[in-house]
Amino acid sequence: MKDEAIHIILFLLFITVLPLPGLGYEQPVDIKPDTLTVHVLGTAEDSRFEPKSIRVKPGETVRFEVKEGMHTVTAYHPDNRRDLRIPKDAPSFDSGILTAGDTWYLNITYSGEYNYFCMPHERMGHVGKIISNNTNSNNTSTNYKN
Ligand SMILES: [Cu+2]
Repeated sequence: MKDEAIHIILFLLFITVLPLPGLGYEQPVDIKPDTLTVHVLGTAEDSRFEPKSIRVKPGETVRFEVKEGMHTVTAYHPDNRRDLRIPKDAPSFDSGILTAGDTWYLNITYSGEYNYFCMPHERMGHVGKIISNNTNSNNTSTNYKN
């Protein structure tokens, strides 16, 4: 119960801080042709990452474009109070609250599976996965759906 209250307070803090300029969560990166885009959609039970799973190579960047609602891109990592479900040497990540029109970048540096979730909608199944490996497949598409 106390835990729940802390979550709500943190959430309200995020919302309060959000409109201030200069506090955006975007990370400046070079836009490269190998930047892949994941659209973040929905406002409640319909919340989703599209595509839900993508395949990348280490060194590539994933761009999250929030189209509607209020979401986060958060690693399954002990730093975020979850079991580790990203490569063990990879740094944890958490976008903070993103709203419609926001873009957030994640640079993938290690091989392995990066599982991530959206804090407000995790329990509604708002989760995604990035599979990073160096193997050259014959498949020219870098995205696929689960
Ligand atoms: Cu969400």
